[in-house]
Formats: sequence, structure tokens, C-alpha cells
Amino acid sequence: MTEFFKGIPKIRYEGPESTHEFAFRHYNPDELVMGKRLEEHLRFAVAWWHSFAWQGGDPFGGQTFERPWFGDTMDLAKLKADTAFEMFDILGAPFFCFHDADIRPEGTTFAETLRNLDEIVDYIEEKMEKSSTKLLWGTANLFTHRRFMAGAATNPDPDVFAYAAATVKSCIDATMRLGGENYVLWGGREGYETLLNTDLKAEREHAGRFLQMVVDYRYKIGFEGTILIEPKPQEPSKHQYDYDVATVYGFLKDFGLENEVKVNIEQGHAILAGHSFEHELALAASLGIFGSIDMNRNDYQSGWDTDQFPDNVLETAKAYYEILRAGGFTTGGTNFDAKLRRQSLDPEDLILGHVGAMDVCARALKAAAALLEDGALEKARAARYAGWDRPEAKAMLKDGTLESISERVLAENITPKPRSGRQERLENLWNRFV
Ligand code: XLS
Ligand code: NI
Ligand code: NI
Repeated sequence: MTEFFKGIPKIRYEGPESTHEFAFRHYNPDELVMGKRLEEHLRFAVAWWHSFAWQGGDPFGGQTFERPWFGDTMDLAKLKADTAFEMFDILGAPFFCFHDADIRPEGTTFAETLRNLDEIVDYIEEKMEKSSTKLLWGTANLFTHRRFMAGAATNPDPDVFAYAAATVKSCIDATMRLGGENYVLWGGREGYETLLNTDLKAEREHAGRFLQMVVDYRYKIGFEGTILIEPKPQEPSKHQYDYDVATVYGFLKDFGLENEVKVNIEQGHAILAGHSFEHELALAASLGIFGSIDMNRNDYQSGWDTDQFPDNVLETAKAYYEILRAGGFTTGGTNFDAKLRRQSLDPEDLILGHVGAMDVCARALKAAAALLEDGALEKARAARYAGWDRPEAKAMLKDGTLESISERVLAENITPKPRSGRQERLENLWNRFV
């Protein structure tokens, strides 16, 4: 046992009336919702980077957190892992997620970096044998080190492409060894600062080829998890090639990967792209590429990826509604890609940030499930499109032409009658369930 979380009890469900800070009021892992345990619906994961690697810096100031594991040695990496697993246990977190750079110190050569990764993966593997927390996904950090400043797969320098490919191979290997259920690629620097020095066409093609290699490798080694791309419009790059779900779908189609790769959708990234979270989820589901979510909340004023813990039940419920409507998670889950505010210095803050977020998600999912089971929203939606069940409407889509349709409009004197969209009534419906 480390001393870090000393005195903090294991978090248990105590029900909505509890006033105890260190308790769940809404997240009862065993509660049955639509015939499935809440834990299996939500599939919560803790993000290693925000909780254990981030030091509290912002563009105007450096480290604010003091953690006994900060530093670049293997011993400190192990202390970090020990503390992480203690937190997973306190929260009863079913999953975690990591980047290579979160869990191991960087070596002076690639070979040394690889040895460090192997050693810490061995260590984590041992810890997982004694823990019930599993790996939701692993990923490679291809954006922090200066070698990646002009991109990884999209770097103008083929040596960086090679370094990135070798790194991703090592991270897929690590993810597979730890039984990861997905592998994520987020292209933070797969974009550009200025078009003046950028060959956009070449960079995009290199990124496509890179992803094809990832998919080939996954089959080669028999990795059964899902490969996920995480869309984001910008930050750190001025423009990212994986802007949003629609852009990623076009990219996947272009490189023949639309049946191989799915998306990991993040609330904050959806907002930065000018969408709502539920828009991105609904679109991905409709395209058959919905995979997993990074749950957080973005500040609506800042214009930056603020990665806050979610606190808005209605917004979160609208997101889970789309997820449930799509059939729920398979290999995916709810990863808290969320960090403390930099003034939240205490170990308790780290626990309570997650406790609150888990409760918000649990309330949201239950509300979404209740509305879905009630059926009123789906019924209203179906009624709005009911005209498309008419034979002439079906025929129009099947073998209509502009001429044949025009003839019918004239012959039948078709005069459309506007009908209410009933938005307020549907918003009131949500209010009954949240
Ligand atoms: C950053 C991303 C990152 C990914 C994993 O904005 O959200 O944290 O989830 O590389
Ligand atoms: Ni993310
Ligand atoms: Ni993010």
C-alpha cells in the first residue's frame, strides 16, 4: 500500500439520500437497467494521463500538483502504477486506459524506451492478475515529444513516420498483452500549423497508409480488440485531419478501412468541432462506426479542450440515449478523459472528481434508458416520418426520376402541408425523465 490515498474509504453505493461525500448516490454497479447491470452498460475507465501523469500546468504556469511519483525513473513509474491500481480499487473502476508515455520513462534510444515499456507492462500485468480492473484501451503518445512537433504519420520527415510506426507497434503489443479491448489512435499533431509549408495531399495519404499498416498488423498478431480513431478538429494542431466523425468516415472510406476502424468520440472534441456530443454519436451510429466514448465536458466559452468532469445530467443523458439506441457499447466504454482543475491539489479531489462523474453518468444512463423504454420519443419520431411508409413514397426512392416525380406532382396536384416539429413538446418529455 502507498500512503497517497490513506484514509479514503472504498466508494460504495449508498442511494440518493446519502449525504456522505465518499459514496455513490446513483451508480449502483449491480442495478439492472434494460436487463443489463449498470456496470456493464457504462464500462467506466480511468485515464492514466490526466489522473497520474498531468502535473497541473496551463499555458501561463507550470506544475501545481505534488505527487510522490513525479520523475523519470522506473521506480517512480512503478510507484505511479501502484497508486493507480489503488485508485481503481477505491472507485471500483472496471477499466483503465493509458498512453505509453504515461506509464514508462522515455529512454535515450528507442531500444531503451522499448525496454522500459516492456518492464512496466510486466509490472502492470502482475498487478492486473490481483485486480478486477481491466484495460479498455491503450494508445501511443505521438504528440508530446519534440520529435513529433510536425506530426507523426504526417511528418514531412520519413524517419519520424518510421519512429511513429515502431512506437505504435510496441503499443499495440502492450495493449494485446494486457488484454485491451480496443486500441486508440488520436492524431493530435496529424494536421498542420500553416498551409504555407504543408503538402496536405501527401500528409493525408501517409496517414491513410499508416492506418492500413495498423490494421494489417492487428490481423497479423491476432489482436481481437477494436481499432478506434478519436476525432478532434484542432488543438494542438491548427487543423487536424481527423476533424470530426463525418471527416473520419470520409477518410476511412478513402483508404478502404470503413469496416475495420471505428471511432472513439469525445464530448469536448465534439464541442470544439461545433457539434453537440449527441450529434457525433448519432452520426457514428448511423454510419456503423460507433465504438467508444471519452467522457468529459468542455467549457462552452474557452475554445480549448478543457477536459472537465461531466456535471450536466441532461446533456449526458442525451448522449447515452444515442448510445443505447445504437445498442450500447460492445468493446467500447466510458473513459473519463477528464482532469482536475489545477487548483484541486488533494488526493481526495482526484477520487471525488471521478465519483461525481460516475454518478452523473449513472443518472444520465438511467434517464436515457427510461425514456427509450417508454418509447414516446421514438414514437414521435416515427410518426414524423410515417409518410415514407406509403407505397408511392417508397417507389419514388426506388426507381423515381426527376421527370416521373414531376409528372406525379402535376397529375396529383401535390401540395405539401407544413406540420409542427413539436420540439418544445419533445423537450418537455426529456424533462419528465431527467
Ligand atoms: C486529447 C485526446 C487524448 C486522447 C488519447 O485531446 O483526448 O487524450 O484521448 O490520446
Ligand atoms: Ni480523448
Ligand atoms: Ni481531448
